[in-house]
Amino acid sequence: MQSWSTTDVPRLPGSGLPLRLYDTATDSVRPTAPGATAGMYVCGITPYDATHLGHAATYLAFDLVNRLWRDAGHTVRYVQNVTDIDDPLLERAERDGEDWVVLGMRETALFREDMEALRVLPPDHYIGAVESVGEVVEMVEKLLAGGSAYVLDDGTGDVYFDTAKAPRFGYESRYDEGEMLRYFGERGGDPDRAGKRQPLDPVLWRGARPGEPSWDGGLGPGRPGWHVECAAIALNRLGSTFDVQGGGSDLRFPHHEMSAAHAEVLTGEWPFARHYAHAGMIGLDGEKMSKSRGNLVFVSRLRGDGTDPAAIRLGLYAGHYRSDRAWTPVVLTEAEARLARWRAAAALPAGPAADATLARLRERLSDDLDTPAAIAAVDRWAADALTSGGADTGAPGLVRDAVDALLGVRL
Ligand code: 5CA
Ligand code: ZN
Repeated sequence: MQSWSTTDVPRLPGSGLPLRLYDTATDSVRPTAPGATAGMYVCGITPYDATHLGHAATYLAFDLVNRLWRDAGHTVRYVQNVTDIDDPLLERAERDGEDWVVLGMRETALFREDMEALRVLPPDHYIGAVESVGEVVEMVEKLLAGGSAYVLDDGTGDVYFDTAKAPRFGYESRYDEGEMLRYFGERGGDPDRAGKRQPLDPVLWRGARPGEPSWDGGLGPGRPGWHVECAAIALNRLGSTFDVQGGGSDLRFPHHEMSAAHAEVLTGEWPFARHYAHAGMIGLDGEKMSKSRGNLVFVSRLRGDGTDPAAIRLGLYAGHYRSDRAWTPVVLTEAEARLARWRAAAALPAGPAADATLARLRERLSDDLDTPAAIAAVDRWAADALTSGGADTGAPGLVRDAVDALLGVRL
């Protein structure tokens, strides 16, 4: 699938610091330790509705990972999927009397535009579920051949993953059985389906049902399960172990647990990802922003109203990426005021020396993406520049470059 256009990233003097990131699997902030090339997979959208600020916050968090690795001298290999065939997409298309292909293409196109407007660096591989059906079939066939998958004995053609064959199952989310069952039921799983070996076993291949699209490729007509889609796409482009698997905190279980289990059982290698990183949920009016609740603020709507995408970035970065937080009109107003102050200061012919500001930005962001403290450092420089001036003619340019390269905001 076509990715979106990239944007220039200024090179900064000196070198960035190694990035430390919270890892869900070990419940600790640990250094990422990529080689020359860092590998990152971030779960993409299910394109049945427009990009809302919750999605944007998650992709903006991982955009920081990308930028900090680059600043530290790594090449980044970034992979993202699009779940362009799954139950929610078919349900929405059915509800609106629309073709599911057209719906998926339209919302994916809008997502690309939103990401470009937000200056999110594009993935190197942007892969749809539909275009990876062949990869999924191959993976499921191997799991079947290895005895870690089974065909349900009810004539549906559904293939399930046998979670009992994954020796470390549960290591990623660290949830107990009860929590796993609850989240599995809430997030697309079918714990009560008759005939499964374990209630938590997830579907790998869903046999064709009347009126549903299906593909034929050796498993009988059907379509891919959700978790195996990401396992196959990541494995085939990043190898059996890569640096960061990312997404929102609602993917901690079952999605990331299952994808890791599929891949690890297949390759015999562990861990699938060295870090499982999860962004907090953005809410509106006290509830998680979600398509099913309908309490959404769309990036495209804000853009349509003339909101500067840079202010959306700063508004979302005003809170820490891991904290669940609310989007309110005040968040946006404050971000717009901040952006205006930073721009006014960066446009001055000279300002106070900014080497320490750059060092502070690097230091705070490399410590689990501490954007509130990074923003405070720029606030201080801008306030100094605007109130006391300064004689360093290189400082405004340095701050402009640092804010652009590290926070993705062009002043
Ligand atoms: N296609 C799958 C991943 S393979 C999916 O979860 N799609 S999604 O469209 O529902 O979500 C896309 C990304 O946005 C996921 O990482 C999800 O965790 C994140 N996300 C969804 N809602 C929110 C929210 N309210 N706040 C923050 N992130 C969110
Ligand atoms: Zn995914």
